[in-house]
Amino acid sequence: MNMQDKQIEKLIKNEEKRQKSIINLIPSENYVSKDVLTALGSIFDNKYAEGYPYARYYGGQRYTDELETLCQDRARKLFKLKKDFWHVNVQPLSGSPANLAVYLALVPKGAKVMGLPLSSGGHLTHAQKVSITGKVWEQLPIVLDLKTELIDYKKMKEDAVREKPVLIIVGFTAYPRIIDFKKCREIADACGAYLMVDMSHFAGLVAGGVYPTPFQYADVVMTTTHKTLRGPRSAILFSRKDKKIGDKSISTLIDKAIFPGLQGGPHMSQIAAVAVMLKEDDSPAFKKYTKQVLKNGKVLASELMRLGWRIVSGGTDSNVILVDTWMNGKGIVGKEAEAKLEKAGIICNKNTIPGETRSPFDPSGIRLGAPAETTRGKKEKDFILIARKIDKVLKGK
Ligand code: DSN
Repeated sequence: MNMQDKQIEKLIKNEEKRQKSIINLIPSENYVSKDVLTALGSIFDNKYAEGYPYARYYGGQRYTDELETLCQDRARKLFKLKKDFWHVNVQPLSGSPANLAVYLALVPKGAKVMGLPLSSGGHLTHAQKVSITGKVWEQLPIVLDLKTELIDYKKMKEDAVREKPVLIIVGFTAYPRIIDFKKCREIADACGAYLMVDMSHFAGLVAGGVYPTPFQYADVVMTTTHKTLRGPRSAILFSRKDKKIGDKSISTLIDKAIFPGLQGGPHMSQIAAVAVMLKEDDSPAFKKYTKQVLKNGKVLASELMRLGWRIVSGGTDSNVILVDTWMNGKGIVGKEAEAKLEKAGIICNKNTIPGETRSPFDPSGIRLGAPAETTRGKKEKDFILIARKIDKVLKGK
């Protein structure tokens, strides 16, 4: 790298050094390929392309139209979706505006959206009060069974049938297990709601065939692209073409909510990078990677348990591991754990645990995950050593 702007060049180099020097256990981060970075930094960034392929508001769209259409086709191919049934929008700038667009398109203002609260592993945009999604719409919480620390589907159904949410959104930032999409569909049907799956965290695992696919049950699927999918920071919205509100398909309504509802010109270089990622992910090597992510995560969780740490729900089937470091006063709080680990070169984040009794700023646990370090080639034996290092640091040995 040789930039004119030496100040920024130095910051990039410093960040590169930082990234190389640490063990990254943040389950929502990853390392992209050189091709993804090349596309992201390409001259597609110079182009305005408001509108959608072959229906734009500016001239000069010969290659942007081809690019966006190719990206949509690659997205359908990766998740084995039929063009007749699934529409793809690759313009969302990231996950939060993508989720907001779906609410704007499908849910009358003030209506209820059922989702996992942040403290139970959901996301801010699952209608949490501090997010615009919780100010314009009302969250009906999906409740966890505090004994198993899993979604209580029976209670979820009772609540949904009684409260009649217009949309049920399932997905997580901190839920270590498999979501039963079939049951969620049954619940949505029982209360007449749309079912949306926010698969941002586990989309790569779905693509790799190691986590159940939500597509046979959902009306809308949203994913960010920078987590287990290993792409640039962006998002994709999939919607069923046959579902309608009045005479309009929900796909048309969602497209309109993205542009012109929420966004202006799409970031074409970002879309180019997403297209690169989608091709990279459609390969035996990526399938192998996702298998390894799961193996590594399971080993990390079980070694930590063996060393005496409490793992929420007793393990993991996803990219997420939640460690109850506080253990009701027997251990250390999440904030301190995060800080101590960072000093030792291990990066993670403090996190609430189900039934949290402390605050989100000073919660009882930490969140770990294997996606980033698996990209760097680490295997089970490495994760055993990482678990032992975490144990030593947290116990101050
Ligand atoms: N901030 C992301 C995460 O770390 O899970 C979700 O948007």
